[in-house]
Amino acid sequence: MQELILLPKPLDQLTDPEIKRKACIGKIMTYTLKSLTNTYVTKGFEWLLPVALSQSTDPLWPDPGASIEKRIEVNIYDKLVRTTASMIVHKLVGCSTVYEKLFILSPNIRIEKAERAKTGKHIYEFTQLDFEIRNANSKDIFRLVEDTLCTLIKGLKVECKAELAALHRSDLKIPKAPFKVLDRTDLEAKHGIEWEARICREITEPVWIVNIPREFYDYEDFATGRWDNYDLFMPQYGEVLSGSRREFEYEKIYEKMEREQVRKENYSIILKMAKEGRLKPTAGAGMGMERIVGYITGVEHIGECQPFPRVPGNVHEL
Ligand code: ASN
Repeated sequence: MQELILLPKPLDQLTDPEIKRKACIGKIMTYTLKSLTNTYVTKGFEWLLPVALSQSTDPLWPDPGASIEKRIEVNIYDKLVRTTASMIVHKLVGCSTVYEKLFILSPNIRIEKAERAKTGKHIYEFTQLDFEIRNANSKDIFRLVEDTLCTLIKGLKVECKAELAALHRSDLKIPKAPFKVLDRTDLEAKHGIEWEARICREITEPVWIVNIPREFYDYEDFATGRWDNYDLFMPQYGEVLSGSRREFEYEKIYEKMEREQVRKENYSIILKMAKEGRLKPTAGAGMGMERIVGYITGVEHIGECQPFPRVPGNVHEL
């Protein structure tokens, strides 16, 4: 079935009914951005502007879900910079220094393998609502995300009633918080490596999946091997957010970088601040805006939630 997925079209190729549908998705995206940013601002977060080019960006490695075909690097002013893969490094530095609670709507450029076009869940440029809190733990993040999500869906059902009806999504459910927490090791033991697909089909409420081995900045308990990190999965859909409590101790970060062969010279700001005790314990997460709106609208491909779709393998004029 997945092979038959219809890929999103550029704006100039849409038929009249497709234009109406795109306009409904646009209204829902606007309301989603308004509701989420309003929640964070109301809760006292600082809203940071994003950057597109930095020497240091997310390694996206090791991550079992990563499928990056190409990393974009370019020289400016005799320095090598990379396009933003995520603003995790900026979040850690920003949250440890000036901004105790911060969020950023940032471009994430991840040139995914072209075959990922047919998953319907991958695009090569997306917008992430990334946030970070100093001295927070996983539970704090769970409660915050549950609150933002319930507020969003409650509001959408009133403010975007007509658009949800036009998209046949009037049955969109307001989730019940707190969400269940499932451990990835239990899911693997029960369902094997196909656990992601199985869990999406089985759940009827959003769930937290915890303890997933991935990048050096996610907290790992060296004594037990457990990771204090999480993904949020939506029913019949999949992952819309991921995050963690963060590493902040120099020795651990150094050891993980060695183990994973991450280039330390690309993260010297993290290593330096950690060594000087200036990297603070923080926790946070990032939500993919096209993914959450894809869930809400029920589109076949999340590129439909973008005015200018970024489907892997498909480059249009705009
Ligand atoms: N936003 C994620 C986080 O906060 C990082 C990522 O996008 N890879 O952990």
